[in-house]
Amino acid sequence: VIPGWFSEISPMWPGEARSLKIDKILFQGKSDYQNVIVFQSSTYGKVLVLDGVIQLTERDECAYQEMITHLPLCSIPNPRKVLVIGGGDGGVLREVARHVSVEKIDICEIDKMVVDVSKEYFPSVAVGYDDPRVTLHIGDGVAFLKAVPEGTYDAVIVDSSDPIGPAQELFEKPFFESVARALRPGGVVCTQAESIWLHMHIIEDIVANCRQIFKGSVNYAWTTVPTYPSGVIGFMLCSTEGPTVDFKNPINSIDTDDSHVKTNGPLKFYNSEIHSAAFCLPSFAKKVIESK
Ligand code: AAT
Repeated sequence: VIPGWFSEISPMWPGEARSLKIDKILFQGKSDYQNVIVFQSSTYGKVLVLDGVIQLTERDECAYQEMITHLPLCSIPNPRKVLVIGGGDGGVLREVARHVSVEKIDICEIDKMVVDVSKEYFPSVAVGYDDPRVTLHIGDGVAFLKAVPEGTYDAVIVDSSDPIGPAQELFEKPFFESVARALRPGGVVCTQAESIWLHMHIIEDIVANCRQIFKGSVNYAWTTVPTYPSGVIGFMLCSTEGPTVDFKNPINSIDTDDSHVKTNGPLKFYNSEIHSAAFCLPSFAKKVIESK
């Protein structure tokens, strides 16, 4: 460990650790679930770290939050009810709120400290909470979903941390079963699904489970996020039986009504070309994912 630098060390990516130079530590706390740190980095703006793992930086959060949100929401016509699991920083809420068809946004985040810290240190991310359509539930996403009446949501977005710690169950089969139950026919889910460079074994399991559970489409997409391990992160996109969803060809453009830009700022990363491109996989990943 180099003094004055943050290094992201974890058994989930043994033998490597991304480092960022620390200008100043702004917050350090311990919640009921995890250690929470916010620091000012010298090149990526402020950084949010949970249990030693980077959750977001001001400079590249757009890539992750825009993709995990618009990949599912731009793939269906007129999403109305949306559930976010995790994502306590509010960035996914900010992105969901750009969709004028949306009437209700529920969010279930386990850790209130993440919400409070984000509101204090990341106002351009936590701006998502200002939207009147948002209802915040503090609790475990697994328990929350079990209690959701069947067929409630058009879309569920699982913005979860890695499967070591409170998010472990969010990567397991029973959780995906309750997501499928909570969706209407032809509804969509998008989950944080790790890196093709580091976690093909985790991805294989998720894909195998999802192919059993989701009778509509099942696809893997990915994007670049420089401060996430290996610099890339993927998403599992699935739809339930019902109206067909063609994830690779978005039908619901958000560019047509740009009233959201005034409150939530311009889109920095997402566009419809990058949407389709996100489903093109390197051969080694394609082989594994398509064989499941
Ligand atoms: N949008 C920033 C990126 C994240 S945040 C993940 C969030 O999931 C955290 O706020 C964490 O507290 C919350 N969380 C974890 N487990 C649960 C649970 N069981 N129920 C509800 N919320 C939960 C993801 C960063 C990905 C990092 C990649 N290395």
